[in-house]
Amino acid sequence: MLRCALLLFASAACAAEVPDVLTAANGQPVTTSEAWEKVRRPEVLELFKSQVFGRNPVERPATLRFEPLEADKEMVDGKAVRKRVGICYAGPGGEGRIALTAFIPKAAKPVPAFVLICNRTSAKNIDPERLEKNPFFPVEELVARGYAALAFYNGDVDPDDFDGFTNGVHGVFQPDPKARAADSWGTIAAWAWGASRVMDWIETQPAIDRARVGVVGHSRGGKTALWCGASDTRFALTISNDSGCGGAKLNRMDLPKSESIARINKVFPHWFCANYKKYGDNEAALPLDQHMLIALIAPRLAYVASASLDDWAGQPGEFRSCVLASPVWQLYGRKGLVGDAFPAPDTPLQEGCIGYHLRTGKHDLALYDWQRYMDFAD
Ligand code: GTR
Repeated sequence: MLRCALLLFASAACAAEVPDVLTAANGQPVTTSEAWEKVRRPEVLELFKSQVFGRNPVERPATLRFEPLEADKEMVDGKAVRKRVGICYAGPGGEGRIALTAFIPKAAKPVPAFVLICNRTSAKNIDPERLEKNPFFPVEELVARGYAALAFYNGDVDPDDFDGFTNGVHGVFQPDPKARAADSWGTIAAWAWGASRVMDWIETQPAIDRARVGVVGHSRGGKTALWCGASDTRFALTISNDSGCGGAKLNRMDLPKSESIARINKVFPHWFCANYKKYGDNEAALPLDQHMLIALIAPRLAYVASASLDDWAGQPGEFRSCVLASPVWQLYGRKGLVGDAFPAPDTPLQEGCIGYHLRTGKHDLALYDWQRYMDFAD
């Protein structure tokens, strides 16, 4: 109670008491990294599974296999090898395939990598031929700085529409939608599952350093990246770009211009699990808030970015979650976010294990964002 009150005091704009990430369900304070890992982290992970994103019916399927879609090709002026691979799986309801594109710099040692969950059309945004060079996926810049650039289209895993969970990976592994429960996985969980299957492939690639892989997503892809990095600890860095409601934005912060839980569930009824509907216009009943999603990434690296014109994503709420997640890093003797005042545009905070910046401009994944992500990863 006292801790909640203190949090409230520290943030006048919070409409309701924010649950304390370091108080366990039994009311006991969590004061060591061991207690975080044994007690509190599993509790928080379970809350996000059961109340927000839903439970996956399967993790790595026994049927998973990788098949080349094309012969490897030298690209980026001969500086990188492009691989195109089908990540294939089958279940009781049929088969699915994610088409992954990877540009791997030629190097003497295994290279670090970024995996982009692309929520925009493939041809224009993640063109494997590089005829369209979109800053959404700046392959040439990433390769020049020594990073492998990987991307897949989220719609390959699960189409972004509400069809009653029959198409995409939902239909592959749970062909009978009537068998779904209030905590069955939604579409964001499905996309995050897809990013984890990309990591399964990375683990077969000696040219990529699997211990230095970041997962990146924008907007709905940013919510996905956070859930992926929170639930799959193989990712060393998790990057949320303009993720907003259901992503980095603290629900209990009073930001009238930003998206609410009621609205997101109404417009995108397939993104979250059915239990999440309980919290529309009822944020105070949530046993969690989004700072706890970021906290699940500790002690690994996290980065949250906002854009100055993107009020819909609730920029101060995205920042506030980083502040409130930081005590978990301190349990490991590390710093979370360094800086607790909302920064001016284009002044990145990158000293601790949580990075944050507010880019000047609109809702987008821009070259400026990528450059800051690379600085942080460097
Ligand atoms: C909006 C939605 C946001 C965000 C965005 C996007 O319509 O309200 O939550 O995800 O779409 O993905 O671009």
